[in-house]
Amino acid sequence: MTGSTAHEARTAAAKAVLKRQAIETPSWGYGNSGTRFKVFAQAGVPRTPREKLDDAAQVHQFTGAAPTVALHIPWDRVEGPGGYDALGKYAQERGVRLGTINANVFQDDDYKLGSVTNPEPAVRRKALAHLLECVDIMDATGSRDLKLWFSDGTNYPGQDDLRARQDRLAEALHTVYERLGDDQRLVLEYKLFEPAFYATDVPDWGTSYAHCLKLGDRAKVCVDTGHHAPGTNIEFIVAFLLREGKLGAFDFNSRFYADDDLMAGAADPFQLFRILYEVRRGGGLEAGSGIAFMLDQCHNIEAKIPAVIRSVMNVQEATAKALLVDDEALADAQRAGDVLAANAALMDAYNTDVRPLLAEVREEQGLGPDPVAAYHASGWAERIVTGRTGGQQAGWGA
Ligand code: PSV
Ligand code: MN
Repeated sequence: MTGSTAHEARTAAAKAVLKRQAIETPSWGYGNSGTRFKVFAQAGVPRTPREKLDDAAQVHQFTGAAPTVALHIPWDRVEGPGGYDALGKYAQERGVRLGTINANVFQDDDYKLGSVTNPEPAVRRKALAHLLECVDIMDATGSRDLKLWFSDGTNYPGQDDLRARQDRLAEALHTVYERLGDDQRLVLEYKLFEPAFYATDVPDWGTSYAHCLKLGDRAKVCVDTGHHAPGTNIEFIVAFLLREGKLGAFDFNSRFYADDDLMAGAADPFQLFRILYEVRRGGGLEAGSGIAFMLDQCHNIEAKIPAVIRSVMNVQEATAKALLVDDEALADAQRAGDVLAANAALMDAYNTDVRPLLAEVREEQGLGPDPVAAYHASGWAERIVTGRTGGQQAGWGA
């Protein structure tokens, strides 16, 4: 193949992948959020799970790449006639589907000393009951994945027995795993610190991996890109987990300092590219790979819907660049031990302006080339500001 024919083939293959790429958006990204210092409320923010779905549907309408919405329980708990069935139908009518169910065992007073690792058995039972309730909800919504993140940990050396806490965690995970249906999975997220400051019970990918390995095939690791120490090579973790068949999901976001929850690809687009390159190398972009590509973000000071749209576009751009790497040139350089040529093969792809390619992909799908502009032109932002008055806005205390 000549150089230009190879490039055309790569571009065509990249377009096919980009057209089927799906990025799940988080229901909580549409609500008010902030820091422990202040939550700034925004006009037009959803008050109900249905209104969050309305906003998520806008993201999908203009990107064509965000067909599912993750729910967080109890933030998105629905009662009454039809319950989750009705919520699922509501989503479908708006062109989206309900996605991953996120459990929440971090916001009750009872969880001060932990949830499933709490030294008090009654608290552990309460936390476990919530996790099992989440599986019931998955049965009702048809969701495949249960995402577990535990804020559990200790603030002071000696506060609790680190080993006993691992035993309690393993026991709870086992019970939840046994409750899952054959087509359901558990994805276990880890986080270096916060809210616990001395020892977190699932602090890193190794801990999550070890628990998932014991549980079985349907337990996988969730990599939240914001949950590592500065300088951590996240793409190595991704490559390793993919190689072991244990990468289940991403929570994409980006960070300058800690768990900033900024828009994916905003702080370090090069890192996002390196991650997506390893995803591609490990087969994670192939149809049916089973990797859930989710955003886990909060938009504190920026308008929420266009921020989610921008995040989806950032993931798409990193993916497009990863798909454009000249594999042959890279492999040749690696075989020859040509360090500079190998690095150049990656950098050439990273430095490609893929925005025209993505605009073409969108136009071929009947979408506008610029999703943010299309959203602004739609008038939705104005409609929710005038339409959503009264009631209680969703969010962290605004
Ligand atoms: C914890 O920091 C986390 O990343 C978990 O995924 C939670 O479910 C989510 O944030 C809440 O925003
Ligand atoms: Mn997360």
